[in-house]
Amino acid sequence: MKRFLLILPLIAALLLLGNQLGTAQGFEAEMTILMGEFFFQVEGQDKGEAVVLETGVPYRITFRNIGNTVHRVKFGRGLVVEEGVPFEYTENLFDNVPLRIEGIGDGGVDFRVITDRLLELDLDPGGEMDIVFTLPLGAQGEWELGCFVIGHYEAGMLAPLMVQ
Ligand SMILES: [Cu+2]
Repeated sequence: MKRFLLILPLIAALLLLGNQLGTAQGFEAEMTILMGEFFFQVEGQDKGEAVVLETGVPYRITFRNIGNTVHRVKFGRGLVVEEGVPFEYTENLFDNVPLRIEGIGDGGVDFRVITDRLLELDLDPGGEMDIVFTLPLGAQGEWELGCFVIGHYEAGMLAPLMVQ
């Protein structure tokens, strides 16, 4: 009986260790961001509420277009406006950040793309794509998600992106 009591803390310690190893090897923090007319919405938050990410954490973010038209997400800061139309960002969050992009394409074929620069994602209605990445320390700061299909950004399709 005494031996059993000693084993319990040991199991708890092993579980804790397991969690820490999990963080270093293969664990991914999961988040879903919905896109629609005309908003970004982290699942479980209000529409347009900030997306909060941490550096050093492996993320899997699923983008899902629940709207009725194509949406295009860019991740950046320094809005460029040309002839009164929001066009793009001067800085792109995912420059020199290794990324995996996974999804199911036309015809139901799985795809996986590995890149070190993601400029934008386009999603058709009903479309879904995952991006898997870990942000470096230098990414800390205030960024933004914006949809640059004509008229969408102006209609409010943006959300703050805070990297801590
Ligand atoms: Cu849009």
